Amino acid sequence: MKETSSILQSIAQCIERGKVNRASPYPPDLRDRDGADELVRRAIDLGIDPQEILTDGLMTGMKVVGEEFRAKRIFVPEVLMAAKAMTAGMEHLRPFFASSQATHRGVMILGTVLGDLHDIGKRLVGMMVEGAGWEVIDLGTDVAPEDFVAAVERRPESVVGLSALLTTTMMNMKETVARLKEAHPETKIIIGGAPVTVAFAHEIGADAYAPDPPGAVDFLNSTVAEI
Ligand code: B1M
Repeated sequence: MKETSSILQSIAQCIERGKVNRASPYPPDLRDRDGADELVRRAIDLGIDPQEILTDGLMTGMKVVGEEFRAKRIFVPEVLMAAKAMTAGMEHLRPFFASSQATHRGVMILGTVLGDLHDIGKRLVGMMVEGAGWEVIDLGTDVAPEDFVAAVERRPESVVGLSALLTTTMMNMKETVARLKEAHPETKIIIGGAPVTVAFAHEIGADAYAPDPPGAVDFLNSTVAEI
């Protein structure tokens, strides 16, 4: 129990300090110490629940990074290192969120909207949606409305998921939803991301808003008939 909370705390600290792995020379005072990469692996080997590692380790650390950034006590380079550490840790969790289903329940086209480079939350959504048995086509970040439309043209059966982390770029969701609904009125669209709300989803004509990955999974599952 004590070991669990201490390793989760160390993982959170690695995210806060941007300590990716033992080989990383950054930050200089943590040189030759384990990073998020090794500690998440060790937490898994100790049998700690992957969801707990994600929530109480990785996401707890990233929450602090957000607060420090908002307070201008750290800046973009430090946040980038934190994101790198988060990514290194998340990779070890991917297999635990993977699905054992042989056939997919459906397809989700996922992307962060135009102008927005944040991808950690979107990738978590993708991981958990995949784990729930869906095929995920991740278009990446900074995705233009026409690229979402082209992706739906290639896979018209898809549900589209849009992510935005900035109050400025969430406005690009409106354009993306409008372009998608114009070209493919039947396509279901779900939106999410820290500044997004259910009221905003209604306002721009999206079909749903999800606050988190399980919310996205619930919506996706509600779009397919149960067998
Ligand atoms: Co930026 N950033 N950032 N940043 N960044 C925020 C978002 C900010 C809140 C920080 C702050 O001020 N406290 C602030 C936005 C303010 C605002 O608009 N209200 C901000 C800013 C201002 C900026 C820049 C403008 C800074 C600058 O350059 N001066 C710049 C913009 C760059 C751009 O996009 N054009 C910028 C850049 C960056 C980095 C590149 C350095 C880096 C991103 C690296 C990367 O993603 N690869 C970064 C980071 C890491 C953050 C914070 C610290 C962490 C974001 C994150 O990964 N959170 C963030 C502060 C914060 O959120 N605490 C901040 C963890 C992640 C698991 O949560 O992404 O919210 P989240 O995803 C959640 C839910 O939102 C939801 O599920 C996820 C899991 O629970 N969700 C969905 C997300 N998408 C969904 C889709 C769905 C459903 C649910 O359905 C489809």
